[in-house]
Amino acid sequence: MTRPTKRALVTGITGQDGSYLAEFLLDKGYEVHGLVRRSSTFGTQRIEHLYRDIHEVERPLVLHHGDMADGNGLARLIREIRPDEVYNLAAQSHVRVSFDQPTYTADVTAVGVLRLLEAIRDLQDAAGYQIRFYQASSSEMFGKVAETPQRETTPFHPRSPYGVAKLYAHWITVNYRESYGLHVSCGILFNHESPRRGETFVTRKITRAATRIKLGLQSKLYLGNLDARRDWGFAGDYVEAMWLMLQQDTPDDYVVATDATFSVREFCEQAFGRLGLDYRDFVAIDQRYFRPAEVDLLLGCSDKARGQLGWQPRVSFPELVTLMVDADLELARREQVLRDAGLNSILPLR
Ligand code: NAP
Ligand code: G4F
Repeated sequence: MTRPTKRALVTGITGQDGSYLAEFLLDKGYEVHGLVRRSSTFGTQRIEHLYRDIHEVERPLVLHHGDMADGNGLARLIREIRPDEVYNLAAQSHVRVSFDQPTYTADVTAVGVLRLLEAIRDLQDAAGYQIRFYQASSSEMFGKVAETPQRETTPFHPRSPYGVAKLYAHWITVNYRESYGLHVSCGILFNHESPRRGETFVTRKITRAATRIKLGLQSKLYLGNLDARRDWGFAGDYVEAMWLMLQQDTPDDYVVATDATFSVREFCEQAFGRLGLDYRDFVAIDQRYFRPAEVDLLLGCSDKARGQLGWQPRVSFPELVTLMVDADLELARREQVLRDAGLNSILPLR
């Protein structure tokens, strides 16, 4: 009997990409299952609008407790849900933090993927049940880049425990495709941002600070290396590429990028400029934000994704900065209203 709708399991559904992907899949008519790790506070802010919708328009979104460190739990979920597609977005995804927590990063970001792949392989062996799997690989794997622009054939040279963990995850996924015939694909995604980006990644740190400075809620912004260059796209565009990869008959790996690069300094210029401010009046350097080893330049070549998947980014760099600044200005305005009403205590702790 065929199922009425496709069923997807998204790990990392509470993160930036997970929230956009869940929206995208629900719009396509999928039944979406999300893996959520237990926390003492709610961590579902990015998907609350989708969750609320369930009761209003009966959109099928189901959340399950689980953790990439818990292989038994992951295997049980895969058996119970029997998804058609698994999108593995869960990771300790912060490069700077991975220098402080290398073992944890390896466990979750690297070995966690092996746990999922084993669960999928077991189900395929036991029940002949084919699951398509997407692995969130990263341009951070190119690290000290061997060539520019970076493409699928560029050799890897990771520069952080995170990059090394992602490289293990990438190769174990390729290995399970070659060894066991699993339908598994890796998207080598370059940096992608949005108003839902975590506040400790540099773009969001800049847009949050610039808008708070504009409204007098903050006076300075402390950053590290302003000369690093990144190929920054919009997260909402990139989740479509993930989905397209799993719709192909043959699994494969693809670079997803805008094919343009800008420095952190240029991001500052544009973000503060949007608010009529000069970043040089507010940005100061703090050595704590430099990394033991840096990735100086990332610039992708996404010809393969554009040619074979028919994918292309829609949001340009200036548009991305504008949409992030405008969203954060709205957030800062709300913060200002609460502060003026003496309601600081209900603001999130910073
Ligand atoms: P993110 O916002 O940091 O989200 C990470 C997600 O992983 C969150 O839902 C987080 O849950 C979850 N997670 C962390 N540790 C977990 C664990 N032990 N068990 C289960 N879930 C866990 O990252 P993102 O920007 O959306 O990126 C999505 C994926 O793409 C990540 O794998 C990242 O490494 C990769 N990637 C991102 C980019 C980029 O530029 N954004 C580029 C290339 C690759 P909590 O909400 O509970 O923390
Ligand atoms: O925003 P970032 O922390 O992103 P990074 O390190 O490029 O990693 C992100 O992109 C990867 C894809 O290549 C993902 F796989 C990964 O999960 C993550 O999403 O830093 C960008 C650049 C770095 O060169 C950093 O040194 O900005 C520089 N930077 C300068 N000052 C800063 C700061 N980064 C942060 N987070 N905070 C600063 O104050």
